[in-house]
Amino acid sequence: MLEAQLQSLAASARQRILASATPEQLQAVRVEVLGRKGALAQISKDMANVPPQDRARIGKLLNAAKTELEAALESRENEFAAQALHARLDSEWLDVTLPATGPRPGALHPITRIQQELEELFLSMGVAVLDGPEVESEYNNFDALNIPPDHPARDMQDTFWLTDGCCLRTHTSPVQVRGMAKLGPPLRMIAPGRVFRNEEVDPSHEHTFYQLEGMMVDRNISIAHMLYFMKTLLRRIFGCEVTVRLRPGYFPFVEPGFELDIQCLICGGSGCPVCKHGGWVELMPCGLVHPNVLRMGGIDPEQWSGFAFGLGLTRLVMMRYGIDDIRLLQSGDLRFLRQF
Ligand code: FA5
Repeated sequence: MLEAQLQSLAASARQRILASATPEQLQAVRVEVLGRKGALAQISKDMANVPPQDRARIGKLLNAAKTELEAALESRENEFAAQALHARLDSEWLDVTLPATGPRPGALHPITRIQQELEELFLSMGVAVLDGPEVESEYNNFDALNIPPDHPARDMQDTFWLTDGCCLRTHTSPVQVRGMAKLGPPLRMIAPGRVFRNEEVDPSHEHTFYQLEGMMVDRNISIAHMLYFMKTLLRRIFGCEVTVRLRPGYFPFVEPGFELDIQCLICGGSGCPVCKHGGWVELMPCGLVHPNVLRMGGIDPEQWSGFAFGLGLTRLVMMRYGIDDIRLLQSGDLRFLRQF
């Protein structure tokens, strides 16, 4: 009775093993037949009721069936594993004879490129290129530039103050202060660098942007020198004459002070979000260095005079390449950057 049951179970299990179409179906057969609570385990239990003279024989049959079914399961499992491997190899093949794509070279950021171009121009004119820290003392960023603590001009630039009384420099003008101390008169210097302002961003304003400061101090420096210098600079950058206008501007560290605007090259002057629909973009404020600034820099204003300017380098890059939103420049978007 138990023997017949065993034979029929083995036959049906054999068939199910061969017929299983997925590893999951096969696993189900394994559990049902060979599992701890499976059919063979049940037969093992029922052996207790087999007459003693038949027990050894049926026990042998039971073990043989177990071994045989184990082997059948394993062989079917191996078939599934081989099928899976082939499928993977088919889908993941690699044609090693294809030409390699090669390394993709990086490129300098457009701001860096223009900055380097300008540094070369100025170096060729005998001008020193200076660097200053992005974290500045309040004295260098404001006081030494004729902006004492209660001066309303401090509100012209929204400042990121640090806990130790220092600030993130709001402009590159503090490098003028460092330049006067380092070089003394006569001096010709530029200082490109990153500056920070705690202000709302829009298509032409960033909280972090680049300026390029310039300062010349010598005997009898006049506005004519300043204009010549700035025209040379713009011609070199744009490779052609561009339309600019000069209007009075107030900065405590220059007297007289001017705003130099460039006709918007994004819209040709007809008005767009970059020029706030006015047709002009503020690019390069400038002026003759205030006697107080020279004096605080250890230079006698009776003997020496100078001019200074603060070029908006990021805006200049926008004008040069026709970029209509300043935020693209620091977006890190490779689709934008790869165009340069
Ligand atoms: C200054 O920062 C003065 N230190 C410049 C100066 C130097 C004047 C020497 C006289 C003598 P202003 O805040 O206007 O000035 O900024 C200078 C230029 O930086 C602007 O003309 C503009 O081109 C650029 N700029 C100002 N704010 C931003 C901003 N948020 N985002 C991008 N560019 C800006």
